[in-house]
Amino acid sequence: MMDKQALIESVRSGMPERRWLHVQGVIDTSIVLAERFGADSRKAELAAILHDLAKFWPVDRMEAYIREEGVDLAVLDYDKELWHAAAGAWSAVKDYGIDDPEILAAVRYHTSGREGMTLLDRVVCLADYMEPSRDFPGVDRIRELALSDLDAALAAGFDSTIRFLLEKGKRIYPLTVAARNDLLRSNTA
Ligand code: DGI
Ligand code: FE
Ligand code: FE
Repeated sequence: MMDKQALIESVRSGMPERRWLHVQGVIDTSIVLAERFGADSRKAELAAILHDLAKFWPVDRMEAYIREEGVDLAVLDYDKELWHAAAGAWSAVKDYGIDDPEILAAVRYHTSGREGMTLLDRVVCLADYMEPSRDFPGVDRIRELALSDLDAALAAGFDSTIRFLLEKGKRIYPLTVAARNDLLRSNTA
C-alpha cells in the first residue's frame, strides 16, 4: 500500500473539491465514532478515505470493475448510485493494494449496508450519513442518536434512504432492507 498522504492525494484528484470536503467530513466523523464505539480508528480512517473513490467515475468504468471482480454482479440490476461502492472496493485492491478484508468490506457496504454489518461497516456507513456537511430531513435526529446508540442511528439513516427510494418509485437493493431489519433486531434483543 502507498503511504497515507499519497493515497489521499490520489483519491482527492479523482473527485471535485466539493466531494472531497464530504470525504474529509466522513474521515473525521469515522474517527470520532470509532473512538466512541470501540472500533479500530486507523481502519475507519482508511475506509473513509477510500469510500467514495469511484463516485465520479463514468458508469462504464464502474461496471467494468464490478464485472472484472465478478463477486457482486447482482448490484448491476439496481440503482447506479450503488455501483461506486463495489467498484471502489475492487479499485482499493487493484489500484491501491489494500488487502485488509475489514477495510474492503467497509468500503463495499458503505452505501447498501448488509445483514451482519461489522462494527467498522457500521461506523463508516453512519459517518457517511451524518458528517457535518450532510443536510437532509432527519439528519439532526441521526446525529443525536449517534451520541449513544450506533445501531439506532444507522437504522434511522437507512429509514431515510428507504423513504427516499419509495418516494421516487425506485427499487430497493435487498441488502439495504436486510441491514435495516438486522439493526432493528439487535436493538430489541
Ligand atoms: O456516496 P454518497 O453520496 O456519499 O452516499 P451513499 O454512498 O450512501 O449514497 C448513494 C445513494 O445511493 C443514496 O443517495 C441513495 C442511493 N441508493 C439507490 N438505491 C439504493 C441506495 N441506497 C441504499 N442504501 N440502498 C439502495 O437500494
Ligand atoms: Fe458513497
Ligand atoms: Fe460518501
